[in-house]
Amino acid sequence: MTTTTLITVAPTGAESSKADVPALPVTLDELVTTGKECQAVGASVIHVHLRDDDARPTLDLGRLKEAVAALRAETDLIVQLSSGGAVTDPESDRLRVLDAGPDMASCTMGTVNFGDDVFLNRWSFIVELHTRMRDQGIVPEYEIFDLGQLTALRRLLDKHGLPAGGHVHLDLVMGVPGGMPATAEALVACVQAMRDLPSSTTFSATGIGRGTLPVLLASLSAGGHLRVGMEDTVTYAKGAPVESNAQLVARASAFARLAQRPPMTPSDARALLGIRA
Ligand code: KMH
Ligand code: ZN
Repeated sequence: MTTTTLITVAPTGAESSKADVPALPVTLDELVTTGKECQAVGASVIHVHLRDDDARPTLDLGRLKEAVAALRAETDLIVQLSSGGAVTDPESDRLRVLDAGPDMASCTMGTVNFGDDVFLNRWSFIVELHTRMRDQGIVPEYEIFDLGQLTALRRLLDKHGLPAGGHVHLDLVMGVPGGMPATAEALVACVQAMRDLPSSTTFSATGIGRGTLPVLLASLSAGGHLRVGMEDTVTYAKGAPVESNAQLVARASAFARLAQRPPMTPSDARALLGIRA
């Protein structure tokens, strides 16, 4: 178990609309301001989805490059681009995200029902993403929406080798309608299944919606790291909308300190994840 906690902020996502969630950061300025605020209260990684001028999800390469450059200029955060995009994004656009040259990108380990939609991740697409990331020196965060996807990750590593940087880091995304539940029991089952992965494997966990706090507490107690943000949670407490991403990061940092595993600095997070300075 590490003595500190890596905190990732996922500030925007592709699912909530600005009209429904006015505090959602959707412009580049809002994203960079959010990044700075979140770093100040304990985040070391930012998981980025972009929006267009109408606040709709976009994988436009020019905008992605601009966002990577701006976040690098204004923050020390590790920049992780989403290769998941929105459920409607084609595979070609999702692969092209890597050409924006982020430090990290997400790599989802299987197809999952996503409410009424399907988040499609064919095996050959996963292999292509993993291989391109290694060729381009981009460190993956493997996104796990269900228990069997950990077995798929083991198969991927067995057949296609370790990722760029040599370290395996994954994120348990818990509570998506169609995936595993956001419970301590499910998290423990995943931790047990991780025994088949390299022994240095690290994980963070994300609970969607009201699963945020149970998953946060379970992850800390199981030696895991944390992902929080308005991509996954727009309600702070019953009847209280989230005011800002920094509010969620500050709460995660406070819990991490109580657990005597305070937030990790971005430079320690780079060392842990095998990301070049
Ligand atoms: N928006 C979801 C369909 C990722 O960023 O890699 C996919 C997602 C996962 O958010
Ligand atoms: Zn995402």
